Amino acid sequence: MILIDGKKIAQDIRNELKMDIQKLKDEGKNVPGLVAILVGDDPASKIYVKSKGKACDEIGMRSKTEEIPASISEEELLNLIESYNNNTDYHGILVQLPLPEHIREDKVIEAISPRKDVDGFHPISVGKLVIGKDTFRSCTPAGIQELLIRYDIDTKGKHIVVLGRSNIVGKPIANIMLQKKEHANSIVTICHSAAPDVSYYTKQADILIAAMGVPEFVKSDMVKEGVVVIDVGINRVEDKSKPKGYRLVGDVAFEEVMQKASYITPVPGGVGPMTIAMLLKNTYEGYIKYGE
Ligand code: L34
Repeated sequence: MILIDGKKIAQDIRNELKMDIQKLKDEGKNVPGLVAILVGDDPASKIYVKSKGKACDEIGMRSKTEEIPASISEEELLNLIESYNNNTDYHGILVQLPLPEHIREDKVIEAISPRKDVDGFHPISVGKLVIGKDTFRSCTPAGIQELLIRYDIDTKGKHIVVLGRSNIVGKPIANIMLQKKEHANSIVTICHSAAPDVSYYTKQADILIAAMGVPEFVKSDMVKEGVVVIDVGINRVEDKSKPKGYRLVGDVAFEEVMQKASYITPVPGGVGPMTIAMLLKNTYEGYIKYGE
């Protein structure tokens, strides 16, 4: 069994970007910039956004975090986004999800210029992904594919079973791996809560991507010997023995599934750090593509 070290691969990617950005600086050019907009005070979102800002700083990217109270109106938020659409110092705009209930997520996503849509959530980005055109690809799915690439895991003709159909992970990863392209070209099944027997599908998986947000849902009797397991779940479960009062577990019962897997990602330290690394990569690529 090989443990997929997302933390290390993410660090590698950040180091690569740091060198790219240093080169821009040496040439006296503007650097790429990312603005992260955090609305409200969801504790997990705060952690993620803070990590994103820190990661930007580390590689010499311009970064700004807009911490906005949950009471902001939808209109004010849309205006803020529009101001960054027109701000040439920022090449990526990220609005951390979830948003407070009175703000419509689709309106917010659609307000972001597709040229700065480093999350890949805009319908234009999603549409381009589906038809196989070059576009921003959502950070978590892009990170998953990058892990498969860097661990040299063959995907052509392999059966990938995705658990979960979210717009953030399930749907985009399925579309990425379906492409008739290198490092993809897989047979893809998307499985979700309406499946009468999830095991029927998971047992067929050469590569299993668990992204439905149910703590330790995937058990060892649900997978075949040699399966590659990518665990996207980040669930907080109460644990009084920990200083924070909780611990993080994935959607996979790691200890038991590990026994049967050929490769497996841990939680934490697997897909999570890759999400952030790919966000930086998308921002850098947006800068290269759409203006310095
Ligand atoms: N707009 N909203 C937008 N873009 C995103 O790409 C996200 N996501 C998801 C939630 N909302 C979003 C993230 O950033 C999930 N997510 C994310 C990012 C980073 C980490 C986890 C989720 C991460 O760094 N995870 C660490 C553990 C962090 C901890 O201690 O809680 C890990 O090692 O998995």
